[in-house]
Amino acid sequence: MKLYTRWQNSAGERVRIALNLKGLDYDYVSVGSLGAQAYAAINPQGLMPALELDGQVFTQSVAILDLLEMRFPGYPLLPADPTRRALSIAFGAVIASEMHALTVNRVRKYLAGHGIDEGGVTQWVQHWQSEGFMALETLLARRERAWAYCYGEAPGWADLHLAPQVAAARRLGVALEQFPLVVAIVERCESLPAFIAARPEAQPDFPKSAG
Ligand SMILES: N[C@@H](CCC(=O)N[C@@H](CS)C(=O)NCC(=O)O)C(=O)O
Repeated sequence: MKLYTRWQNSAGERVRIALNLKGLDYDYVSVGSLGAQAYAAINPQGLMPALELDGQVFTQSVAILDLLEMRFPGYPLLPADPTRRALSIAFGAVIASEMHALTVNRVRKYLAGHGIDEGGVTQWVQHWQSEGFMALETLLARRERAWAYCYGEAPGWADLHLAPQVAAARRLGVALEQFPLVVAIVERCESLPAFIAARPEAQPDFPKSAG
C-alpha cells in the first residue's frame, strides 16, 4: 500500500491516522519528491492524498477512509450502531466538505490573487472555521453520552477528521477557547501514538526549517 501525501496535508493526515489506528503498514510517498506533473498522472486533481492499493489508485480522503474501513475492518473507524454511524459521518462531513474545502491553501491563494487583501483572507478563514467549530461543538454537546471521543470510548472517523482540522485552525490563528468539547477531545487524541505518528512533524519529508 502506498500513500501519496506531504507532511502538511490535513486530508492526508486523516488517512495516516486511520492507517495507524488500523495497524496497517504503508509506504509513504512524498508528493514533493515526485513533482507536480508526475503526480498529476497519479491523481488528475493534483490533490493529496492518494492511496495505491492492489494496483489501483484511490483519491479523496473520505473515499479512501471508506475503502480502508471495508477492506480492513479489524479496528472499526465507524460505530456499528446506525445512528452513531450517521452522526460520525455527518461530523466528518462538516469538516471535510465545509470547513476544510472553503479554507484550504488553494482557496486562500485564489482569494489573494483576486484582489482580496491579507485581512480579507484572514476574515474569510476565521468566518468559515468559526462557523464550523460552532456547529461541531453543538453536535458534541447534543450527544446522548459524553464519550471520551466524539462518538465512542475509542477514537474513530469523527476524531480523525477533527484533530487535523484543529491543528490547521491553530496554525491559521482561529480562537478555539469557545469550543471546550472540541479542544478536550483533540487533546485526548493528541496523546495517542496513532495521532502522534500522523502529525506533520513526524513525517519523513518534514522540513527542518519548519520545526
Ligand atoms: N477533498 C479532498 C481535499 C484534498 C486537498 O485539498 N488536499 C490539499 C492539502 S490538505 C492539497 O492537496 N493541496 C494542494 C493544492 O491545493 O495544490 C480530500 O479530502 O482528499
